[in-house]
Amino acid sequence: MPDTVTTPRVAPKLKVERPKLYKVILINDDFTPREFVVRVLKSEFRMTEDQAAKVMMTAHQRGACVVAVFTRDVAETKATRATDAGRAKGYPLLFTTEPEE
Ligand code: TYC
Repeated sequence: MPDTVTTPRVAPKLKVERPKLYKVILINDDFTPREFVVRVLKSEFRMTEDQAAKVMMTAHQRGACVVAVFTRDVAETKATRATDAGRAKGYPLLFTTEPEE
């Protein structure tokens, strides 16, 4: 046991960094049926029919669309699962991830 016990008068500040966020991006292709893209968006990203249809059409018309933003692990897992759902049906459907600025 030490002879003197000192108690700090000010509690040390714990620095909590905000986790970096990653975008999941849907990439357009010429082969995956629109209805299938909508179905994957609904099941993997918990979107309504309306939200999924809008995201799908934006990717269809502009080449790509941001689907959602998550922490790195969640973004990568969701992008992989959604891409794999297309691959299982033989479609080239692709979801990528990208860090937010
Ligand atoms: N372009 C596809 C078609 O015309 C539909 C589609 C939309 C595919 C968005 C992928 O990310 C995508 N059948």
